[in-house]
Amino acid sequence: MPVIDAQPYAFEFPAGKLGLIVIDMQRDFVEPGGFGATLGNDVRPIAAIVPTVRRLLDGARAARLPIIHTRECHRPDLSDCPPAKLTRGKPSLRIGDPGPMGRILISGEPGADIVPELAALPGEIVLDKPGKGAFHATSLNKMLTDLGITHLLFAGVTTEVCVQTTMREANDRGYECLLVEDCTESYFPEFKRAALDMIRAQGAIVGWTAPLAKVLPAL
Ligand code: C5J
Repeated sequence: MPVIDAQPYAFEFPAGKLGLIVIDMQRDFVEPGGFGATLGNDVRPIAAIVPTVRRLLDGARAARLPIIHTRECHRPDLSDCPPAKLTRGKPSLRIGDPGPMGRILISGEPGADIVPELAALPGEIVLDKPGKGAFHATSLNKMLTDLGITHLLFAGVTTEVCVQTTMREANDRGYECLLVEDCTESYFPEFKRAALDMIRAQGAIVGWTAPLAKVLPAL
């Protein structure tokens, strides 16, 4: 069985049953003027991981892994955005407001799209999700079951919000999950560190972590 030298211990996966989920590498989180920036965040740390995520994607494509890209976004009429999400915080622009990249976090707008360097190729799945977790109100579990996937690699942003939420959802559904450490980022370095620690604590209570350099050889 292929094995990744991971923390807290080796991550084994059956060949043919491993998939990659890249979470929300959208212009709205990566570029100035998007949702992340309207919440008051410096987006530069997020933009910095794009080349590393691209290397992971290239490796997964060469190994012919099923690849799923998620996008956090809402219908133009906001019918899938609960008021609690819409009104939360005091952002300079709210979800659905017009911004420099179109309406903030709305499906079909330029800001909701994946950054061009990481765009999905034909045959890869692009999954729009209204929640932080990618299993909430989507058919992700059925897609993975239909593909025969039991083990998942995770990348994307932000580590402690959509990535960790989705990993926890996947873990509860019985998937074995590994987060690629340098292919995920947060607006808050201390939150990234804490999320990685939480995930692999107590004997991989949520899953495993490993740097890309340890993942690529196993693919
Ligand atoms: C956030 C995400 N942070 N993709 N979304 O609001 O993590």
